[in-house]
Amino acid sequence: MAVFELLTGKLLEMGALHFSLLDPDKVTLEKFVELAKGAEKAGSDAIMIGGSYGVNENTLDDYIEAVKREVKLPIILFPGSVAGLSRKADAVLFLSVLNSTDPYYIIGAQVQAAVLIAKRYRNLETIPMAYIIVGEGGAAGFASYAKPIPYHMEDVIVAYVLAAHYLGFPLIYIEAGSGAREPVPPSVVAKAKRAVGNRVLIVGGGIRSPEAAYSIALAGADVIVTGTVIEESPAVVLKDIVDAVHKGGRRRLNGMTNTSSGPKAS
Ligand code: 1GP
Repeated sequence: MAVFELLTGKLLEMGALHFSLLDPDKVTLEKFVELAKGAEKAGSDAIMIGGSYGVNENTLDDYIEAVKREVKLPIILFPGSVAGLSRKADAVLFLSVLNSTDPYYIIGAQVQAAVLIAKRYRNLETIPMAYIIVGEGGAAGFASYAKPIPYHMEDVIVAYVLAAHYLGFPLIYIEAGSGAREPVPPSVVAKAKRAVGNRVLIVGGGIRSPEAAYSIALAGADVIVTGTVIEESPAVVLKDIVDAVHKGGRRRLNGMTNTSSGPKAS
């Protein structure tokens, strides 16, 4: 089954999903496989692979092949550039950085990637995604010449989300940047969710605790992405975060939006 179909089906059932982001440029192949296994064990719903710098096709092929021998989760590419493609993955987030100041990151790289995919990676599922960079923006914001939208400009963030919705992107990712000091505030997520229609709202950047993950899921994020915490913390923390995302999703499915009953600090 196609990855998009699989994940949207799971989302209907669970209310919110957790994706684990792994950057092949940051760890050895052995460590990468260990982290992917840990993510699966913790109950994460998919593995995203990518990074803003240093990712290349050969490394991706080797790392993904090794992970696929041990892990059943869907492997989704999250490319920071045209070099972030691999035929070994199940799908690629075919993303456009909507608030880049450079047209290359809005449509230029996508045109280059499209030709490569059509000619060389025909089995790679492409999932269109609007990428909106907010807050600090991190390396992703820097590398893609984005003009990150400050958190207090909630209406501007929502306007971008609305535009992404009307443009027809099935996935809309609000990105605070890897390692952001503060994740996207739940108030922003709640407003974005109201604007997003039936699209899938993804939120990531700076989410390090079950409490933050829970309140962002409860506020309306359909998918929560964590990366840094996986590289830096023991697996037990990841399990708590994944559980918190699923708990927030279940609560939302049940129509409960009281953030005060979130998980206790671990
Ligand atoms: C970055 O949103 C992701 O693209 C994950 O961010 O590394 O801060 O979890 P963190």
